[in-house]
Amino acid sequence: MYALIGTWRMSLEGIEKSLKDLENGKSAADAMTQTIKEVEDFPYFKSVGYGGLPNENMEVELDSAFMDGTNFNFGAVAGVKNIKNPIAVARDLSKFDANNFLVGAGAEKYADQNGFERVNMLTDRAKIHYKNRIYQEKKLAMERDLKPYIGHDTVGVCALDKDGNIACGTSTSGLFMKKPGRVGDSPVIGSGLYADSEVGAATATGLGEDLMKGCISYEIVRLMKEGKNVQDACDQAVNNLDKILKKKRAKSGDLSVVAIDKDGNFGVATNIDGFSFVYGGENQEAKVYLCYRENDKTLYKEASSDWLDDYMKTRTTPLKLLEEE
Ligand code: SD4
Repeated sequence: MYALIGTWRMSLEGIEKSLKDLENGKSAADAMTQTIKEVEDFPYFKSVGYGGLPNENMEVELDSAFMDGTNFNFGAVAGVKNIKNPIAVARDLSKFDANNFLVGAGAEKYADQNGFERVNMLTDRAKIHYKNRIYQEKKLAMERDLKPYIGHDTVGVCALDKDGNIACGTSTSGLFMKKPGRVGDSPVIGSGLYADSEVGAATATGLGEDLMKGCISYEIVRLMKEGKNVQDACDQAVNNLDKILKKKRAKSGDLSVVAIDKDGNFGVATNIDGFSFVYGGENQEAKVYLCYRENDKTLYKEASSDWLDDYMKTRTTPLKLLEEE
């Protein structure tokens, strides 16, 4: 069996391509890395790689991590600027026994010394998003409200290959308008991602500050290891964390997860409307699903062609600079 699952509609093209490679014997780690690179390279996804939204100083700072569930190797980078494919650097760092998680200047130096491509990751479109946000905040005298924007888009991918290896990875520019140096859950093993080839893997997207409070990806794999099926593990982890946060803090941020088990079955859970994901495997071509909730359970249905058309249209429509109006 082989399978791939990714957060959000954005992982579709990468998963389609990588499923063919898994069929031809590619490893889970390679298939997952390739899927995430596709997303990092596409300029219209607002929260990953090239075209990602900047911090409050209009700088794009990227976080990414890689974990191999067969040997528990992991690598991660956080707060890095102008690295074309942060997932490739994270993956490379996983070959060491120490120095696996590098941040900022240290990670950039490692990327330079090891031949990773550097490019300016701030696009004109991302600059317009930034300027319009500043304009709206001023016009409405708004306090800066830091949360994942609607349709937020951190990519997290879990892969299973024909040999039973599981790998997972994440890549994100984090929260739009974050403080320079802010790091979310995405590069943090156990929170943004976790993989154990004997059990399964999980990855998360949403408000990193809240996802980290539940070490949610590890929690899902732990529940599976205890015998829960992958869907129940996802539902339980998200519902529990959501309830605990509401009890202790009176509010819970966006929490969404996807997971696979060692047989390629998948699970998904969310506490928001509008979470989408992509799954494909040996028995099924890649499909985009939309989640909804009923009685503390996350359910999903295949996205309609209208929804899919609209998704790309809203992401690629030319943007207007509001100040000029
Ligand atoms: C973060 N979890 O940096 C990320 C943001 C995210 O879709 O998932 N956006 O907190």
